Amino acid sequence: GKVRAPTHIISTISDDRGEEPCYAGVPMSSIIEQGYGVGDVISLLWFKRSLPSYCTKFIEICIMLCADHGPCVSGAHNTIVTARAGKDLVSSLVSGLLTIGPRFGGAIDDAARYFKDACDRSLTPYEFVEGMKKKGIRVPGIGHRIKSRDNRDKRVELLQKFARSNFPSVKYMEYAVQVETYTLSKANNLVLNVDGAIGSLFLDLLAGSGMFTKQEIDEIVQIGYLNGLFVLARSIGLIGHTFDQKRLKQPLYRHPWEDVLYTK
Ligand code: Q5B
Repeated sequence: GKVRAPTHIISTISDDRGEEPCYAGVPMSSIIEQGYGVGDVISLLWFKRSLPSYCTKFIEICIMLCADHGPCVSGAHNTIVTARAGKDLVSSLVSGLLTIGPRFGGAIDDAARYFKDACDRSLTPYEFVEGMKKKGIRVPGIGHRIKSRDNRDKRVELLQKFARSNFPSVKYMEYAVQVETYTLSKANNLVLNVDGAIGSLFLDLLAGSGMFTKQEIDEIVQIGYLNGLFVLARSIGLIGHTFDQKRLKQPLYRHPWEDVLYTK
């Protein structure tokens, strides 16, 4: 019989060998002719399945809401400085992307992990938050530099509104809101932030859509797919900031001495 030489790569999400590329088995012509959107393409390439339209709409809302948050946030700042140093698009983009992490934009996976664990174990918000404090871990998905109880993050409200009207269950989001109620009793800026809203709501999407087994949900949360939403979304804004600086012909950035505390 035929003997197949061992391969060095295994790939399961896409195939370009036929007449047209396929994403998770769906040919490109179907993707275009059936009016698929970016949310559908993400469903196919990340989750290897077509998801219901409320799920793909939610994914698209996450992408749109996180595409940019002005020039002052860590990622945009790095991108702007890099573009002004005369670097190319990819360098400017990745220098901004490299700031995404546990404090900035990259807390979605950990928010999902910790909210899931605490909610599944029926911890009260007090037990959860104080337990995290004892371990010296900040609650991922809670806290913001400029948002507060009196200056809520509109993005969080929009995500919650969409989910309340479209998701079969918002159990994890409601848990995150209870956590927020507790953290807000400690400090005004310990609001549920955009990372925490997406992390908790994605748990609701995974659990409520009926499209994933329990093992698959655990694997998605454990591998950490969800920061990918912020990375993908913010790339749109960072590319925009690069073009903006180039268009404005901005000179090399140098931070002012007055804004540095020189000390021994
Ligand atoms: N404290 C976000 O801190 C920030 C606490 C906490 C318990 C917490 C902080 C944090 C978790 C990570 C997270 C995503 C660093 C944020 C994003 C995208 C963005 C960004 C944009 C966009 C802000 C003051 C006191 C201290 C702390 C305590 C703070 N957070 N305790 N759990 N989570 N959050 N990141 O204001 O007793 O004085 O020592 O790490 O979810 O990134 O727009 O900017 O779209 O671009 O710098 O929205 O919350 O406050 O560090 O001075 O802390 O609060 O322990 O207590 P701040 P700090 P104490 S969304």
